[in-house]
Amino acid sequence: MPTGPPLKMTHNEQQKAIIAAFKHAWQAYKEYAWGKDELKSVSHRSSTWFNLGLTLVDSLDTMWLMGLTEEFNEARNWVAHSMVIAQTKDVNLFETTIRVLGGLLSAYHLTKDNMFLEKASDLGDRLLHAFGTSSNIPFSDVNLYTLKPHAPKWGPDSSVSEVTSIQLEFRDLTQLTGTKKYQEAVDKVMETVQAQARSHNLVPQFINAQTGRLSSGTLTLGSRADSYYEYLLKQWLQSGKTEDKFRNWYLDSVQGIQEVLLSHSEPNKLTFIGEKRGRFSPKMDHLVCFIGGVLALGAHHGLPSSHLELGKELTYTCWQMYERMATGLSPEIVYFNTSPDKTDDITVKANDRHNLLRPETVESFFVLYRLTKDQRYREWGWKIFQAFEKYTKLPNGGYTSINNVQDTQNPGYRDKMESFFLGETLKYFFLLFCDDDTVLSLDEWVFNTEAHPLPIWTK
Ligand code: DMJ
Repeated sequence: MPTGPPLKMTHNEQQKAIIAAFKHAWQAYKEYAWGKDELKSVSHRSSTWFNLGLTLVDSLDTMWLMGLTEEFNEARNWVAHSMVIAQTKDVNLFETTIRVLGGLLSAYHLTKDNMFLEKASDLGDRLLHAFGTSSNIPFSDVNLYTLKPHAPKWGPDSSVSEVTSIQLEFRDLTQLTGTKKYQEAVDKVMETVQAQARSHNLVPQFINAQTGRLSSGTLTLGSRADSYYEYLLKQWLQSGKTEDKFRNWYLDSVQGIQEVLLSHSEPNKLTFIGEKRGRFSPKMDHLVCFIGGVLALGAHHGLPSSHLELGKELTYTCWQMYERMATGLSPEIVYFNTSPDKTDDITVKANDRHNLLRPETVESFFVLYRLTKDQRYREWGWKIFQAFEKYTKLPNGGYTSINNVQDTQNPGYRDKMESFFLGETLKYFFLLFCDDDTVLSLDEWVFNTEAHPLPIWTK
């Protein structure tokens, strides 16, 4: 695949519609929130989280992929001339790594524009100060100017997914710069977590950055644990399938998921992944829907074909989480019914009815479509895209997360357009309808957990 200026290719009707959606989102961001982290799409204001132009940096490679030259160049110039990294601002290590560092690294790989690598190295150097603990486990937050790290405001623990889903990016930075410190820091995290591996290699949600100890907590593939499992497989892939410890840890985890967390609903026997803290709970976050694509990707790279079948079953369940809602959009969390006397497989609690424009299901559709060419993934994807258009698109620009996927009359606008809607959701829609498998080939690239492609190492 050529690198350099934004990609030029012929677009089909669906891709044209997805590019139009991106432009609709981008135009509003540009008008009301330029250089800010996120657009408040209803009130036409902006919100600040890390003050790093989150949406702009998250969108760079999407614009490159869609061939949006003018928009890409404008954003590139903002990064080159207006982005301030050394500022007195506490940032979350994980979110900044996956969205900003990942976004800069992908932009560099796709364009070979050195400016992106310089920014990425500066940011990586500063983020590295979060690792200033004796335990090898980083604090969740670090100040980009004073370089002081600290635990989150709500307690002493870091999230397990957060400390174990920054590895692809820091390892890539070492590969690019030849400087070992980045990879060494994140490799030590993996060793520290694995040294405490419990049966089945399932991890709880929290780890103490002072002691380095995994705490008790819920076993889940949802919030605060999800991308731990994703990065086990993807670190093996990134290494060109040479660092087999990652494959082995991943295989143990998949077995653990099957033995401890997998179940089937009634009456339609939907396969789902629940949670366990003492007792099993049939609760599944939408976040879990990344796993179908990951399982399929592993099978494509030589892991058991049963993983592909499981990935398909779970992705069908995720589709049902959309199809069974009045708006055609999934809620944030569902509960599956496991007793034979009820009629509905899926229940949604009042507090869980929101949709944040998340990407995970479309991400799995993309991977499964690439690998199987089963047209159903495109049909389902197109229906979901249309539901986003109908219920989250704002006539005056931008998209918004909504409060209630079960209410077509009043879905309740939340006034927030997440950066991952442009960075991930629209990118995966676009790739789902891409007819050319050499574009970001799954044999040459590995996507970080924010959909930023990084190359698979060849040496
Ligand atoms: C994104 O920031 C990433 O995909 C992360 O892994 C999970 N949360 C959001 C999207 O849902």
